[in-house]
Amino acid sequence: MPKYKLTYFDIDGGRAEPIRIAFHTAGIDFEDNRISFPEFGQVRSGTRFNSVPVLEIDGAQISQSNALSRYVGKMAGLYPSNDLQALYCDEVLGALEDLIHYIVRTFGLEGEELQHARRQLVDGWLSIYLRGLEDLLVRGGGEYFADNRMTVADLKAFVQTRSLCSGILDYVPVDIVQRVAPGLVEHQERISADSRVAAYYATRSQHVTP
Ligand SMILES: N[C@@H](CCC(=O)N[C@@H](CS)C(=O)NCC(=O)O)C(=O)O
Repeated sequence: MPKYKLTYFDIDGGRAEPIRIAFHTAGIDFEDNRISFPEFGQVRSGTRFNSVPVLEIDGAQISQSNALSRYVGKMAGLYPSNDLQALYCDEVLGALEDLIHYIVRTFGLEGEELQHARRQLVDGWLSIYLRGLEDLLVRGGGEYFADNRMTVADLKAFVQTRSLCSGILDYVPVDIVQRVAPGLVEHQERISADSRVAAYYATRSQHVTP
């Protein structure tokens, strides 16, 4: 078995969280290298694209969270083997990555500028993507996005909607998902209750979910 080392922020969320849950589901040992935000300054210069997460496989560093989710997801039984279902899964992973980019654009702003940008986000891209994702959930049958079972697409969506409902983003109402795409709140509860996800969080006694 190769040696795996996953480097990401010390938060129970974000781009690495589906990868961590998939490793745990697969029963594969990995080094969960959690870095602080101050440490990131040093770590980023040692990464190919100045960003995390990165996964080292026997010392060779690989980036891109969706690619990593797919890779570990396949080992965990969390990725479809059927090509069309895999495409459905990938569409959701890509859409969520787009949404994260729109959210990240508002980071670092302050005061009225932040308020304005977040209101635009809520009325614009955030609503568009939440509605679109709910639509993709309906296409998948209403419970999961693809393959009629939990895949890494469900994990990434769950991590993102949980974060949106947590109130961590100023000027983003905590009920935004409920108002715009209530099916995604039910989905979040379904994934949170999945025995594999619950088993992972049982290993994290005091997890902080952003
Ligand atoms: N496409 C990359 C994006 C990675 C990315 O932007 N990660 C953020 C943290 S979640 C980062 O490291 N940003 C660099 C920075 O803020 O300087 C992926 O999906 O892994």
